[in-house]
Amino acid sequence: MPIDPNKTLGPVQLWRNARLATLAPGREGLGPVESGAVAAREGRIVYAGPENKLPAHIVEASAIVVDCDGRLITPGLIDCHTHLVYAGNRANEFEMRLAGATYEEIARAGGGIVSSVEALRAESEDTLLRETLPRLDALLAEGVTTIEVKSGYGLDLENERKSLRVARRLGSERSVTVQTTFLGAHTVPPAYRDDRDAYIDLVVDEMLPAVVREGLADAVDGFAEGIAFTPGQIERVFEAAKALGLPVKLHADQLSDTGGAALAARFGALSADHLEHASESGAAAMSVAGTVAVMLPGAFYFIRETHKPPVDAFRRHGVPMAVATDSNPGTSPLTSLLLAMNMAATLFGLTVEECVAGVTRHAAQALGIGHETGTLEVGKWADLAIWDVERPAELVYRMGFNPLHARVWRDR
Ligand code: DI6
Ligand code: FE
Repeated sequence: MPIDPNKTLGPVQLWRNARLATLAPGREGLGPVESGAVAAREGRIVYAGPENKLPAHIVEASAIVVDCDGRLITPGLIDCHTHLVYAGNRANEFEMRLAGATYEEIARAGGGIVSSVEALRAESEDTLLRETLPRLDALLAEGVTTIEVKSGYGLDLENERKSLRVARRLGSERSVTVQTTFLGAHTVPPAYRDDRDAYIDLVVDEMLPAVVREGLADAVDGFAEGIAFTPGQIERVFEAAKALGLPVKLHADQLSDTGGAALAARFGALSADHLEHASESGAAAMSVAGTVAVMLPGAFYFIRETHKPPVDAFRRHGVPMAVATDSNPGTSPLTSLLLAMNMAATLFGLTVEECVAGVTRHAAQALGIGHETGTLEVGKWADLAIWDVERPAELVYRMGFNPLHARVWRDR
């Protein structure tokens, strides 16, 4: 419930003497405020705006006042596409690719996602959690306050459940909001290699209803690709998700144009992700459906993709763009959202404003939680990132340097 800004019964925490990038919609650029302040109460923002307009009753109710010394405050960052929960790594496949093999060749030879499936199945839930936490910590150290985590390395009910439970546990181990996504249709497990439809039956009839019943999934994702599932198979998963009341997302047109963008749009997907090979008509359909285009330049870079996503088409059609790490062992072993922003700018030509909106307002929209986070506005979670930078461009420009001064999650 949003807090009534006029009610100041509880203690207020106040950050003063700051520059704000509010990302509030309808404002120019990043919604800047030169001499700004943010106030929060019970984990929600009760004021974000010019310091000289701070209501007296908020100042009076302030129990903690932080002088930001002119630093920049942005909304806490949101990594809206990760496969953070996995076992082991695939450095061996990286070496094979350096020697000339392609990602698809390795996948078709039984490596790729399937090798991560074997590793994850062999691990206990506690070990998996222990292995995942350092990756989460790397993201949090750069100001991330919300993260999406997908399953998809279990590929049977027990192990998909295990992955999603670990994802949920990340949110109790650390001060971070975790949104979970069931990605049972990530690839075909070896036992179903010759009958992909039978695996989709299992996803639709057993796995999905069980994870929904147990409250383990906030959304449903799939991988539409030659090495994974056909659009028709993904449609079955999406229909089942919709029937259970869950929003959908799609790994779309990453390695080839399978009409994934349009498919996602047809189901009113929250987002279509990757999109390197998406078509103009796919972009147009996404615009009508309000589907966010999630750019994953880490995967583009790491598998040396050369076909860029149609950024100009997204701009022309007014499709909001988000930027995420796609953190995963096979195509994007990346745990820096700042570096993902840099790559989105250098590799895909996004502007600084597009990059910053891509890890805040638009990332929240890609998770269906735009009403809770992603901007500095009254009523939203008090998730802040406070930066030691002169200008927002520095968040995008540097490579391998972390200018975070402080991170606030729901005013803690
Ligand atoms: N696309 C990707 O880039 C990741 N999953 C997907 O559907 C790759 C996952 C992996 O190779 O482990
Ligand atoms: Fe992915």
